[in-house]
Amino acid sequence: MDHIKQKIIEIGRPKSETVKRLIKEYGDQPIQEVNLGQVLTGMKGVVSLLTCTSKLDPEEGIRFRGYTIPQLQELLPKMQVDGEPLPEGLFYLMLTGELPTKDDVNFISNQWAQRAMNIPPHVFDVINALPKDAHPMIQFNTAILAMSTESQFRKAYLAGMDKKDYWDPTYEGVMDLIARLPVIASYIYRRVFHNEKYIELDPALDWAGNLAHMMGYEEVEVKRLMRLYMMIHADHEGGNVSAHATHLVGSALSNPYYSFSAGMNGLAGPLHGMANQNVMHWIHKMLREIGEENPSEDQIREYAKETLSKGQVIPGYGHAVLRKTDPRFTVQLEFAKKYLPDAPLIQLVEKIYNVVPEILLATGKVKNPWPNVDAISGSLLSSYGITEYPIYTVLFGVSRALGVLTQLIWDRLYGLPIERPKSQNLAWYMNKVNYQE
Ligand code: HAX
Repeated sequence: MDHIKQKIIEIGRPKSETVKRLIKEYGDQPIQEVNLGQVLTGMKGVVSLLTCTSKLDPEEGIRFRGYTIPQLQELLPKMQVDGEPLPEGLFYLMLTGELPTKDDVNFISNQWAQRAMNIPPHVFDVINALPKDAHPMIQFNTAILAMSTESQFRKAYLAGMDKKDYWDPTYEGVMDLIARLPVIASYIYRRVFHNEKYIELDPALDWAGNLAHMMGYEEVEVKRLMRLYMMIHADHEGGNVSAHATHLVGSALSNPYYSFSAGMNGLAGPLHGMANQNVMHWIHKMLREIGEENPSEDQIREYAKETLSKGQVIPGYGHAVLRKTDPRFTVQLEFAKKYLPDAPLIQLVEKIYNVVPEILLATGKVKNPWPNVDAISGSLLSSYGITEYPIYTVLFGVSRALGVLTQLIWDRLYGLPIERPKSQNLAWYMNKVNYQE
């Protein structure tokens, strides 16, 4: 058994005992009052999930195992001193709660490179059976499901396995799945946008660097950006749609492939991960309609107001939890200012940032008028030549695997049961609050 699995057992077993005791001895204690508004607006703020990988503060933004993004940029191992942290290190941190050594990160990099080599051929046949113009998220998710033929969890479950060991084949499946996603994502990218001219994995490269390489981008800065992108999109607590969907489906002991696929179906929604490409769609439509490459703030203001007047959302703005500018937006803006100070798209993103919040505030209903991670990520990728924006949600999905699948391993370590909240009909709620016609 490798040292990471050994560590997981050491820290996971006592935690599972704690969860059992909490349920048995403290299970009847109330922890929070829930009001009707919370239930009818998407369970906002209802504490009902157990997640250790990251925590989202409305004002401050995300912390991964207690560390902010700038702290992790300092503390996690990197390829170059002035580079971005390797996402392998973030995975280790989320999994174990401890900062990794360079050796830990190298170990994971090597594991993922090896596990990425032997994707069964039927997975590519399945992708190839889809029309090329099928959205990349359809191709990505189909491939994820096709890979579930490899699930160790199902085999081990059927062979008869002690519940307390469920985490082990889950871990193996998670490691295989994460390892293979960059190959799948870049295969889809090259299939759809680069005439099926595929590029082989380079086992000497790190996980995110390999993704850039297999997509066809060898520049040091693109690899650096990909490492940053893979880190900041990895996790956002347990209640966001992709994390919660992965957890919910996983609670039925569905294997990691089924569970992650559920999460990816959620990520493909325009209010969640698909927002990153919708931002680009919105920007390009604006430039076409205004007829200028460099519109003024007044022109952007008018276009944003028009979007709202048609009953549409402004993508890249707002958040279900955050109440300030998303630090994932800020860190990308800083990256852009450092490496791409003159990029027109980044300048445009800044102009949009100058005008959109006040317009959203003026509606009187938007709870968070500030930009989220998606407001800039596409402009950054586009500025490096990755302009084919339908692939952006797939890239988000590759990164999101790190967090939601670590959460799945922890669900198994904690021994969490099947999830089954209670639902009621409208009359029940009306009755409960003495609703008067
Ligand atoms: N543009 C226009 N209207 C917006 C808005 C925006 N960017 N953000 C919120 N609103 C509206 C809501 O649609 C809602 O309107 P109604 O009352 O008429 O239904 C009202 O303001 C209150 O919504 P809220 O409480 O502020 O926001 P929610 O928690 O319901 O929704 C969303 C959060 C992120 C879905 C929302 O802000 C939104 O639609 N933003 C645009 C899409 C987007 O960028 N999504 C990505 C979010 C980050 C993420 O998950 N990335 O993957």
